Amino acid sequence: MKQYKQGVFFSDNFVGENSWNGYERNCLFANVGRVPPADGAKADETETRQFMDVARPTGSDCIKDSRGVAVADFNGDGKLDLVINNNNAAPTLYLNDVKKDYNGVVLKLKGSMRDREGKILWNDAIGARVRLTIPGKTMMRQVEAGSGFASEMMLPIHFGLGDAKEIAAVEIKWPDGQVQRFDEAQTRGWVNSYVHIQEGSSQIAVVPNRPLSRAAAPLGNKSVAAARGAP
Ligand SMILES: [Ca+2]
Ligand SMILES: [Ca+2]
Repeated sequence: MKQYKQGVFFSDNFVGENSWNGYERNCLFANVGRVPPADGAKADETETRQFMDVARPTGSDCIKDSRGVAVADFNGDGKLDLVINNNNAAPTLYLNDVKKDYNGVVLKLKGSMRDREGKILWNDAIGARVRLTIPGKTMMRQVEAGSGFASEMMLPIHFGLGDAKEIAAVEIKWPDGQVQRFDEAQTRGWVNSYVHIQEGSSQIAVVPNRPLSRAAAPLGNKSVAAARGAP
């Protein structure tokens, strides 16, 4: 027990190059929604929701001994990419260069608090909760740290908007309890952009997503090669 607490089982002396089952091909599960039974029989909707392993066709069936996975937009095009860290090997970056047929928005929050002297201290707004409303739907996201094993997602918050072209409302509850709201007029131009928001400030910086074609994405091509096991 004492050795376990010291992490001896995860030391190089114990694990080294070995892996229990890490060198199996990685899986990538796509939520394909509801798949009705083939015989047309009625079934409970919750029982017919399915996931499909799309690792092979997307080129993400890496054979390395992968451990952590994080989601972030590495190239600022508004589409979320994946990075996987691999045991005793370089990480693998998968740039998402599939054709973009949906809208989205990324909110980068900067929180503030005051010290005892009243001086403003800026922070990453970890714990901030954002509610975003588009016609017919309200979504909630939270700024989180330490969100995965041996990995961490990006701090900016991504909302997929489907085919919505406007945002009806955004409400931010900052970690210090302050609430900031933006209506439809104030969120005009936010769709398919990075929106930088500072707590308590009405000055918003809106940076449109960088369009990225396949031809102009050498990193994307590299990632596919890496995914197929090329050096
Ligand atoms: Ca693996
Ligand atoms: Ca991206």
